[in-house]
Amino acid sequence: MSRNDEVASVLEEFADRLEATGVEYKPTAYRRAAENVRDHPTPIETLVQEGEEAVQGIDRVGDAIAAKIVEYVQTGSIEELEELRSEFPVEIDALTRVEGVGPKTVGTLYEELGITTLDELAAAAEAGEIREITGFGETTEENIRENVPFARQARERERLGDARPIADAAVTYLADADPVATIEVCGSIRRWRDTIGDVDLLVGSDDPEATVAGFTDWPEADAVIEAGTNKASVRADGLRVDLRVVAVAEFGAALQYFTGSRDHNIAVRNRALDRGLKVNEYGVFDVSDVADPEAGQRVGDRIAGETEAGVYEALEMAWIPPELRENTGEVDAAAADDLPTLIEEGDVRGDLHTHTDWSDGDASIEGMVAAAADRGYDYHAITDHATGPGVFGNTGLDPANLADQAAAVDAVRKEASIPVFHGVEANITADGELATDDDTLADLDIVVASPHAALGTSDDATDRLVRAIEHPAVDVLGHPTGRMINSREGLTVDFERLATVAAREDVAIEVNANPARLDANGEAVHAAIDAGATIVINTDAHTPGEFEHVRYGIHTARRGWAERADVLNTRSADGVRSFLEG
Ligand code: DGT
Ligand code: CA
Ligand code: CA
Ligand code: ZN
Repeated sequence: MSRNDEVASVLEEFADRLEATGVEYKPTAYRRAAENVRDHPTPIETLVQEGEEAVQGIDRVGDAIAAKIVEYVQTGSIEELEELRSEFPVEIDALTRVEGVGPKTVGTLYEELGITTLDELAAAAEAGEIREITGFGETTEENIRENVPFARQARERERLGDARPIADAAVTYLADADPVATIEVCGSIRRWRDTIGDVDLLVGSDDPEATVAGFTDWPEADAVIEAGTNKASVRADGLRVDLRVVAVAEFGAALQYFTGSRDHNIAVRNRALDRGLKVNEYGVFDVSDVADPEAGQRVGDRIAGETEAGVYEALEMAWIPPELRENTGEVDAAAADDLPTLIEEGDVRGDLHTHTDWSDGDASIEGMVAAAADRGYDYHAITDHATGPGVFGNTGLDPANLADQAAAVDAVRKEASIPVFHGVEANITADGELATDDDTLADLDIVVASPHAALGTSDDATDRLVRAIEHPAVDVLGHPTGRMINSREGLTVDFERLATVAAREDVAIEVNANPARLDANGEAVHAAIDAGATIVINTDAHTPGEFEHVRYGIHTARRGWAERADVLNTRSADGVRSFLEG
């Protein structure tokens, strides 16, 4: 969590607690301010150092809120918030995660029933106490009862970008340990879902006890949650990591089963049943001659299970890439041998949305270009922030700065080993206009247009984005919804309609590979490709190290059924140039 995210969360908590005590209007002001702090490109500490006036330069941050921000950054707490917390000792964050329970409801539940935690809320709902409160009733109580488990889960899901490195570290560790035969990640990590409940690892080994012992000794495990003869769970970096050890001969079936998703597995199992077969985590079994197929897990003739490909083959279908296993048509497509040939890691040939120290990046233009060339990229684009809503202070470039930067890019081009596109990340206003003038945009090689402000509404924002991509200078729609995983929902967008316009206007829709964003997500990519749009996978790197994030973008695009030809930056430099000029 960046410091801006942290301060924004504190302001949001303040807003919730004010609202819970019945204060009006002020909570909305705090929430708007929080949103702008979160989106602000300058680290909040820097602004605080510059003084309270610099903090007030953030949109919607007046002197009262600025004073609280300064107080928080300098002392680590806000006195008024601490008072609210002790007057009102409820876990407001957890409770308001229950669908239908807002801060006001939390206030009432505390006053009437003394509820402070999710457990107490669940117990009160079970005991029928909530329906007795004036204005609540049975339906409200039932909704609360049903939604508490979801709220617990929502709290527990981690971003893929936080979980994947832990899974990779565990796999590396186990792969080095004897006597491991085969190891794979499975579950949602293997499907590259954008959020992860827990990490699942599968090992095929003939000595499960040794594998389990090795796993529980993993130096990165902070605690052992449980350990048995063939499975164990540990906690590492706040995440639960589950290990299962299976016989080598059953590894493929177990891998298929534990990769999920649950809905995909159900569809696969139904296909098996139609063929007189039974598929489970132990194998594929022909049960056509068996009186009671449910008599045991390994009943019938075993026809597959050692490899995952064998499992699908036994069901007369093509092997399905894990990213597609969400039961959104992949089973039928595999049966008809009509699966897409997905884009792969290594297909991306250059990054078309990156920043430098001309705006809020860390590295120079030369530094970013050299790092791109070192990665083996065939071209690179510099797209620093323009001034505009959501970008404040001196971090955004105005037309004169962009002209200066054009000259600096020209100088770098003379030494660079790869072509460099010079562009900008322009800001889409609340009305769908671009905050940079047309003449300036027309001079640039590439224009990424992104929403950075007014991201809080739940109204359909498609018109706004359509208007932006109809601007003749726009080449790429950057992080279309503006979501921040686990902290901001982002805009509601009809991707099919957006993509239809994007296809017509020759605008590529970005999969922003920053693991906090993954925006557009897989579902949106799928809709966009079906509507004929071109996708572009960019890291939005602010440092050379962030080029590594590209894999999250590629796998997100795979979740959207993207083939190489669907993705702009799998093309050569000439191919990209002709798209940009078209
Ligand atoms: P997560 O951990 O919430 O991000 O999601 P998954 O998909 O990793 O789910 P997890 O860890 O509960 O279980 C791993 C896989 O095991 C899951 O994707 C499918 C399989 N699995 C678990 N329980 C069931 C079940 O009750 N039925 C079926 N068909 N498959 C299951
Ligand atoms: Ca899992
Ligand atoms: Ca699990
Ligand atoms: Zn950017």
